[in-house]
Amino acid sequence: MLVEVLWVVKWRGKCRKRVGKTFEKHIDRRMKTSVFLFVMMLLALTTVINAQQQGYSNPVVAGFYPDPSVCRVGDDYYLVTSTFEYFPGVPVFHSKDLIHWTQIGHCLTRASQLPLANCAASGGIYAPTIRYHKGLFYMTTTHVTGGGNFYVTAKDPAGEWSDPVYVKQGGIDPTIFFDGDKTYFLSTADGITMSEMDLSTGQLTGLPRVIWRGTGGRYPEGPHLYKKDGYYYLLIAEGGTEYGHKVTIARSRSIWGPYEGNPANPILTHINENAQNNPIQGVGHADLIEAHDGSWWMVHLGFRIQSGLHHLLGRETFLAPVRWDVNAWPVVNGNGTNSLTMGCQTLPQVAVPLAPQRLDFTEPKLPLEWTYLRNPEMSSYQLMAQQGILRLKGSAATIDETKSPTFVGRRQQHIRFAATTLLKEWKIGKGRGGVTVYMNNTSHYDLYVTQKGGKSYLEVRCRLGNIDQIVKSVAVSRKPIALKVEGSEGDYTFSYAQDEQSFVTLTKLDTKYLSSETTGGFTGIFLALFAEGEGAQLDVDAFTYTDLNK
Ligand code: 6LW
Repeated sequence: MLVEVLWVVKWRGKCRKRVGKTFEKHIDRRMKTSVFLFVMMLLALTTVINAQQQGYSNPVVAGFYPDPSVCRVGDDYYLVTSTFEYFPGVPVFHSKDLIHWTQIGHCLTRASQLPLANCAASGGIYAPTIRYHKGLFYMTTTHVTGGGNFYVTAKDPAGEWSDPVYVKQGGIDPTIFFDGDKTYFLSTADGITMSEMDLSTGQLTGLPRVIWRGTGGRYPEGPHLYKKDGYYYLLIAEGGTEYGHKVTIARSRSIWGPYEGNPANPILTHINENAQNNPIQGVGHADLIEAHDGSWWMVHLGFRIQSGLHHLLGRETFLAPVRWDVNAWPVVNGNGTNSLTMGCQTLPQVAVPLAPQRLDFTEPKLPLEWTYLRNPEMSSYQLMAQQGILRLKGSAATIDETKSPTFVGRRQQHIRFAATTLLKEWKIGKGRGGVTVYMNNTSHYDLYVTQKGGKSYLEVRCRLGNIDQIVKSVAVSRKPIALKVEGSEGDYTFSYAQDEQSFVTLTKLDTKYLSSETTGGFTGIFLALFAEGEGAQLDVDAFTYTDLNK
């Protein structure tokens, strides 16, 4: 058919020159019929593909988006993840198919909800849980460096969310469970601990009791409770959030137990031989969801390895199909492992628009995925949408400290990527302004402009624990200047250009020194614009992020 259409188009061109109008009309009719049939065939093909809806790619939320929790309202799905020292806290994503997620807001958008002053790296907000009950969304989490366990509520998950209601139960990873008229609050304290709670006040109405300690793996944590076929199922993570991570499950006819572990535990892990070569490792911390078509799914965290056994992108969110027959234990993806490429049947897929690669700063707000470090001093960020400029003003706070420096950026979401930023103007003095590849305040590589004796220099700096070294310094005489960071499995390459095209490589730095295995902690790499130094000012014209895997 396609050949016929092309042939008719070609032939028509030729005929036009040679034949009269009557013949052209005939050709037109033939052409229209062919195009019509071709379009119908395409439509039919798309319908068949849509009906089958097979396959998807993991991770479903790439980059540092750990500890996922999911809930459903009708055929709408909402997902939250943990954020530690970053602000705003706890992004909220929406999806129609559990595969394509769009960020719609954050749960913690006010410093009064999320005070992060002097919060250490990987302190702050730990694993959240999202649930929906009687018209209200509930998000429970722990502020480990201030306030402990709390929940916030919202009618609209995009926000605004309420002020925190602090719950006097210790531990981390809280979850809320609604059972008839009763509400229960679970956390990871001494084993998995549960109390009954008065939902109108957030006050516990009984003493916390340990209901399960897991199967013997270290750090039993991340509890989530479900009711199915007359059983209470308690899903937890064990083994620590590194290579030994796993998901286990227990059940009981009574909410208070005794909980009997699944003889087939763990139901998800990559610690065994069958997943030793899997590019995803450290799978665990999960939540289960029954979809609107009755199928069951699991969202869980894991990390993608690069440069040997290192990972830099943080713990990401993955999706696995679950078979959960009546009265049976849930089985995750057939054999308790997960993959980057999935061939299984899915919900009808609803693709979402991809975020634009190039940010011109012409919108009145930065995109939702742009994030600050601790509570930002908002007067340091001036978005001049008419000029398409983001003006950053430095302060005494540096990105080496646990303060609130001028820092705003987005997550590295792909192992191979390029991030380019165009600096239009600067008055930087002895300060610094540019782009940082940032794991935490003691582990980052920076590419920035600075000034000495009235001259501008471009420097690459490596800050790794006690090591603080300027590995490259070149004088630059012209403005604007484009800075580029390119990532691959083994290196970050730093380069610059005076015209946004002819990039000159300054240096390459090894990825593994910034990895979670080297630095510790729970976060992943941010690619951020930053400015340091009182009086320093940096005008950023554009920021482009490109996935180079494609
Ligand atoms: C989180 C805990 C975990 O609270 O890591 O992987 C901790 N699981 O459940 C920090 O994300």
